[in-house]
Amino acid sequence: MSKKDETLRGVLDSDEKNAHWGTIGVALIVGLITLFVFIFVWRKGRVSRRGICLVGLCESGKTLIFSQLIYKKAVESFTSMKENVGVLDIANKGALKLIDIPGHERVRQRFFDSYKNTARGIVFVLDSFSLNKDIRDVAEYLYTILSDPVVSSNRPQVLILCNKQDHPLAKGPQVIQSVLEKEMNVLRNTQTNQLEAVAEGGNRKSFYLGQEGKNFEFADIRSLRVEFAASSAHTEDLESLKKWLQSVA
Ligand SMILES: Nc1nc2c(ncn2[C@@H]2O[C@H](COP(=O)(O)OP(=O)(O)O)[C@@H](O)[C@H]2O)c(=O)[nH]1
Ligand SMILES: [Mg+2]
Repeated sequence: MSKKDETLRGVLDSDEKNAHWGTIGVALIVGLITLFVFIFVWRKGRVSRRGICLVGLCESGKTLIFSQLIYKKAVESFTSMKENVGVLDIANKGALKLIDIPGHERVRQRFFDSYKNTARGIVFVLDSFSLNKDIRDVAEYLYTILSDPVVSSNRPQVLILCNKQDHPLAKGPQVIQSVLEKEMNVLRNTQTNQLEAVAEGGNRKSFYLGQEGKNFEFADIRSLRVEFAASSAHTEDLESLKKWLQSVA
């Protein structure tokens, strides 16, 4: 090989190297842009979700809670086959959109489906007095909501609100938590198929809630933070709900 050839080879090599680094550079830039776009969209999704869904069985007190938060008083003229939507101003944190989702079994899934994407938080309201009688229905509805794929991926904060504490025979939040955990455990073990049938459409995929190989506990749901609180809409005691809303907003 002559000296001239060697020089030429050297020039070609360095051209190849430059092209190589060029490709890596472009790939890096594209990768970074994709990452930034992803983070932007993800953050925007989280920041722009301002909905708080009030869910729970019929007669648990959702509409009374809704009207006390929005109108600061009880309003009787609500039909419970339609959702109620109102704006809640939270000091220093901006507005939240409160949605009272009707509890009737036939319509609740449809309403929840149309609002769950906007949910920053979910308040599951239950009647602390009639829980024993309704435990199966309450646990099924709660299970359906907590194992919803959109809920698992958006990770709204969840509050289980033990309402009607003014009733002399009402159970407290700690007792209710353990009663619910037992029932959710039974459901998880034996009723997965039935749950899927209850969900509208029938072929809805639900996630395994909690940890496999041990009894169900709310603390084991890795994607969700589930808290418990007590209230009495009847005596206008909604302090712990208001505190929770303040922290979520
Ligand atoms: N004692 C008592 N009754 C309540 C309480 N909250 C709601 N109620 C009553 O329970 C019934 C059902 O309430 P409502 O808000 O319509 O329930 P929803 O079906 O979940 O919207 C109404 O008669 C309410 O006055 C509460 O904290 N204590
Ligand atoms: Mg109602």
